[in-house]
Amino acid sequence: MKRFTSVHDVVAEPGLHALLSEARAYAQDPWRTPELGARKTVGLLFMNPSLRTRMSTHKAATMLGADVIVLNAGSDSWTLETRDGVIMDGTTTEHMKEAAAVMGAYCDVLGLRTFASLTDRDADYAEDVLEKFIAYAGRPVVSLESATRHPLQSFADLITIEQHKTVARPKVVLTWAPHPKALPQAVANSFVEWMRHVDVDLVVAHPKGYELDASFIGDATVTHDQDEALRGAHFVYAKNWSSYAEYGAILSRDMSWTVSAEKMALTDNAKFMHCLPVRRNMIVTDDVLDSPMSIVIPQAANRVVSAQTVLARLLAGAHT
Ligand code: SN0
Repeated sequence: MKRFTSVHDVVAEPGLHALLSEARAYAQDPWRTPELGARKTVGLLFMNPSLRTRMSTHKAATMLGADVIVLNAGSDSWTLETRDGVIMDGTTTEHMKEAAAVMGAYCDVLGLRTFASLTDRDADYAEDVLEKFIAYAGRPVVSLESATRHPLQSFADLITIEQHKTVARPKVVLTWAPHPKALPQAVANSFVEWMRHVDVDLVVAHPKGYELDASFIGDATVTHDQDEALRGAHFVYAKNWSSYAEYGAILSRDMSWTVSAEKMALTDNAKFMHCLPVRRNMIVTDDVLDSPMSIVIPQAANRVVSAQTVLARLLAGAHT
């Protein structure tokens, strides 16, 4: 594996089932391959805040025996320019071209976290920043969330669903929920994209105007009726995203979409999932999040399993 930026990077080779069985092995024994990353360095560049991705990826690399260097662009490194051909007379101090190439010279595998601009839809959906980083770095790259996807999260979500499912083909509902800020579509896009590759009954619920990009949603079932979606659900995955059509806009703050205990009562004993960080009593009420219905902590714990499985593959494919 030379890159991990979406489910498309794994479906052909090594295949989702192979990756899942490797994840099972790492979940059981995270120390099973302590030498795999020996004498190798994993460099993680964060252009946006992170808690889980930063800690879980660092821990995963450490358990594979690799060294880790974490860099926060703009605070402990230079502010990065990503546009081509600009006169750099403003606030950005170093171009991504040099920064990525230098990191590639120091590291065997690189990770990049970057959010959508939510202003330039074409650039965001072309994954402009991530693709430039990959091109300039010349090393295997793992996406630590990009403009349109969060594949390490989605893989952890899949692992979590596999661990907690009580029926062979669970009903999995992704529901939009209100949020005070405009957020990317990345987590929702990516979750749908991964779920479409496995055997689940996927339903996506959101208010009108929050349609995801057609290339992500594919033939998944979509409804504007949250209650109908929740009926019989085994997993309820809540997430806010801003509009794709009116790119980056907040079209609704409708608190009737907040996942509450009454909403969860419509389900078939469903487990509640969220990628975190979560805005309490906006996305989900305290009585759900603080109850045994919530599996957000085991879900976050699986970020280590997800990262370790992916890094093992990338490190094995990296040449020193
Ligand atoms: C990010 C997102 O893509 O929605 C990261 C999720 C892993 N979430 C946020 O930026 C939430 C920030 C907030 O203000 O609640």
